[in-house]
Amino acid sequence: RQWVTEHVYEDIKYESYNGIAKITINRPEVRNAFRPKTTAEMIDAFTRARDDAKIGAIILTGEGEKAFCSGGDQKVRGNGGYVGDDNIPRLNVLDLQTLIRKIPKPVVAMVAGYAIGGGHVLHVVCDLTIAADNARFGQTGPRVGSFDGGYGAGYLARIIGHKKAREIWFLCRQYDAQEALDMGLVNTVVPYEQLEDETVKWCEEMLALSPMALRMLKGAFNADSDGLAGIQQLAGDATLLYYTSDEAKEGRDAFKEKRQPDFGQFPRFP
Ligand code: 1HA
Repeated sequence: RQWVTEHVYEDIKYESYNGIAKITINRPEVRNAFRPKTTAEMIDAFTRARDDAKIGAIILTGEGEKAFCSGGDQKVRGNGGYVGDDNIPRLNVLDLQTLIRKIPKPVVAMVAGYAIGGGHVLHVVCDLTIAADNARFGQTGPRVGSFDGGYGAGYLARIIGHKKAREIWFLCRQYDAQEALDMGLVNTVVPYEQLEDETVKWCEEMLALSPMALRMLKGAFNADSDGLAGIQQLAGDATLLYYTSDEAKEGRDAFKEKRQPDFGQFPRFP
């Protein structure tokens, strides 16, 4: 499989193959912990993948077999957040989490090794997770002085239930791939050597399906847990479809032609 580099970054890799984008956190020396530059680059790459009409599915992964992501880089954690070149402390990964949910294409976490702390939350917010047999999952917040009470807690509980989610956060244990599969935290587990093949296969299956149907479904799944922001996204998709209809075009054209719109020609569906 020949991945093509789409854009060169410092902390990540952004490649594509046959309609699939692959975004790789490339800081294996720190178990793919993210610093502000890393999340900024990921936001940029995800935005490119979102806007590229050729891309139908996006893989998020980490370089090497030791880690998917170990969360925020504790060495650049200041008071009030993670500090980048701009010297402003921020919890910038939250914008990335929101973007991954907003992008109207399936995002698949491809996890080998550790998905820990804020790195665990990143796989949680992806639509699907394919795990290698060496994957290890867990939260560390209460041990290192942090917590993610947003998607990291509430959405995790929606996926695996409150008892398990509270256990994960209250005890800060690690769970292996099989335990993760048993609690519904991942979609499948494969030997490490097959991880990319399997992930690409899942992506190719989705690529063969109706993009608009997948888009509406992602929006619908999100709407259930994203409140008015989720409804806005789903309603936006309804507006998008409406804009493609003759009925909506009549409204636009009548305005431009300075005449009364003739909506009588369109059916009132029961
Ligand atoms: O909670 C949040 C947020 C909450 C709200 C809003 C935004 C948030 C954003 C982020 C986060 C967080 O991510 S908090 C949680 C931060 N992460 C952790 O607590 C995990 C820390 N790492 C580990 O527990 C372990 O390194 C590991 C289980 C992932 C791997 O263990 P292993 O294989 O034994 O490797 P280890 O020797 O520990 O690490 C290898 C190198 O990577 C070490 O560097 P070295 O001593 O060789 O110089 C280690 O320091 C470095 N490293 C690993 N993880 C991190 C890291 N350096 C900085 N930050 C890390 N997260």
